[in-house]
Amino acid sequence: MKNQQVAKIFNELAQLLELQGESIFRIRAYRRAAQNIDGFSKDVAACSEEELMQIPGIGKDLAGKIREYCETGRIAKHQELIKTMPSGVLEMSRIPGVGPKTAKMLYDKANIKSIDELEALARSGRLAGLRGIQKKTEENILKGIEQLNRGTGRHLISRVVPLAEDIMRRLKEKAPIGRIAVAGSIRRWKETIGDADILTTSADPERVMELFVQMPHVIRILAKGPTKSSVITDNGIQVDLRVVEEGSFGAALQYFTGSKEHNIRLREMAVKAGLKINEYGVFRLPGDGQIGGENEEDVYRALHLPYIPPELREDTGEIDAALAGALPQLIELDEIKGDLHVHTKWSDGRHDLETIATAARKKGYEYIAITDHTRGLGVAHGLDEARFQEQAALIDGLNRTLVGFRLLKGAEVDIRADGNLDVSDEFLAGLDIVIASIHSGFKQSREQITKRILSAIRHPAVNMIAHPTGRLIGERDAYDLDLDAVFAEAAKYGVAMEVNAYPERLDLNDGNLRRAKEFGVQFMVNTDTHITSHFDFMGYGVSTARRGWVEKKDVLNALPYEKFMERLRTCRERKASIAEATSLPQTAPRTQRRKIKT
Ligand code: DGT
Ligand code: CA
Ligand code: CA
Ligand code: ZN
Repeated sequence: MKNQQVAKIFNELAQLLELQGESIFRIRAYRRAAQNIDGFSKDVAACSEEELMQIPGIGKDLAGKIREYCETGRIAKHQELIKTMPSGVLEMSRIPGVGPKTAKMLYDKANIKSIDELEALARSGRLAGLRGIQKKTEENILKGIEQLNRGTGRHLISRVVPLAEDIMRRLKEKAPIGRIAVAGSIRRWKETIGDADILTTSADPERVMELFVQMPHVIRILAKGPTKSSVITDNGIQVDLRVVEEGSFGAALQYFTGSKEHNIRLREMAVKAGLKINEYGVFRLPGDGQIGGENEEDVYRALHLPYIPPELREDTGEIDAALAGALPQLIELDEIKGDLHVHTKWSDGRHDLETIATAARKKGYEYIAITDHTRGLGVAHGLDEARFQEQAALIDGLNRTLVGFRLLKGAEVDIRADGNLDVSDEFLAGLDIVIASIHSGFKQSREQITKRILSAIRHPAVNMIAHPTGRLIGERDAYDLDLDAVFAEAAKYGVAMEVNAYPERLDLNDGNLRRAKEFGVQFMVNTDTHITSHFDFMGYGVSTARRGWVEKKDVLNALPYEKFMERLRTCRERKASIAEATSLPQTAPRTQRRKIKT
């Protein structure tokens, strides 16, 4: 996809125009176009000019520029502007609190052409006083540079993984690379990432370093050495790259994958066993003879441990489990057989049923559930029962033509503030699968919200609670909820809890999942797809599940179609039998349904 590169150039154009003091409208037009191109699901290089003009904010002029870039690899206007301004000035304008006006002033009046020059002057205290620059400005500039050098805090993993992959792909294309892998929190699949760590082996480390710091995403080089460099990319993410020896790659990968706490425990064990383990290898003391380090397994083997998957390496019991031979058999991405939370253009999704079905089949799934919103969710164009019936007829039609693949009729029902669902029980009973979730009233008390979810769990037709805690990473905390009460009830009724794979959600999270497992809760890992590319989020959901020690046997959508459908029916039958048992007099005979397997 060329989208990201085009967006980057448009953003740069906006900045350059800003430096030139151009009209705010033209600047905004480029920014808006950049944003929409970046978020556009189709590759702009594969679009005609007419198609490009369908993207909001793209007129004939910008469509022409996109075509120009796709055909020639450059945009003349951009080249022309870049010539008038040293690239360092553009860099300076990205220092938080500096901005284009100050950057231009620093260049025009003091001939400062790069962040390094600026930093050196400011540190020596010689910037203040220069052509009317205040002491205060000097201090702010230094603060801004420090902030830029730190990166901009933690980032959603979905923003970092594609960047790391892109960097690795570029390196492999242009340098003699042996082995290469991500390490650190990316490899452990934490939901947010501080900085990206990449490890590689190479016959030409210097060339690797040179290529790395010159990549187009790089806006700032923090350090460049013969085997280690750090940069900041244009989305504010720090990336560390290290080149290590072939014979040390495994040991380095283990060391830099962390977590720090996990590694400290391993090193303590090593010392007790008369070994030394560091990023260079495994050594026997005394004498320091190397006995391993080429592969990561060497480290664990030396300690008589089975291999511990990176997602578990947080020193939260994984080492004891490994010692006891009790590590979980973690769920794998390719074991997922279906996705039970998918939206279409019938509510707030982008595509029709056929497009969604085709994309899901390409993922190799046996089944997916169409779960558009119910009418209560006006903002998401929720459907009423008549519209659901219309959709059901189309699904039936499609299912007749599909071989080895099934579309389930479902709905994502809104749990109202009073705990009732916003569609009738009779209607819901007719659906293959019902998922329920909260979309409003987040500020209610712990008791109220817990009660709402408990009543949804007990509802005769509900099979799953979607994004059970409602958190949006970095935006909105989970609502106040008695999760233990929810897990106990879900386990009792056989209602699944979702692992929502949408990167802003990852809900339930790793800690919640481990707790839920203790209650015997079953899970479904779903993407909450609104655009076909969202199907790719499944990996984030599965990795979150793995961080929560979730195994294949805990995941309902790891079941093949027939078995999965059986479990949905079992859930409803169990609810019916519990309801019946509680409504009958104590002496009543047990019903047939009691025999149902759990
Ligand atoms: P992040 O970047 O904050 O998301 O988290 P990590 O885990 O990627 O942390 P980072 O980038 O500082 O370091 C990468 C790995 O290197 C870390 O997981 C373990 C290892 N490491 C770093 N510093 C130390 C240390 O002082 N002691 C030990 N044992 N390991 C360390
Ligand atoms: Ca890191
Ligand atoms: Ca790092
Ligand atoms: Zn949804």
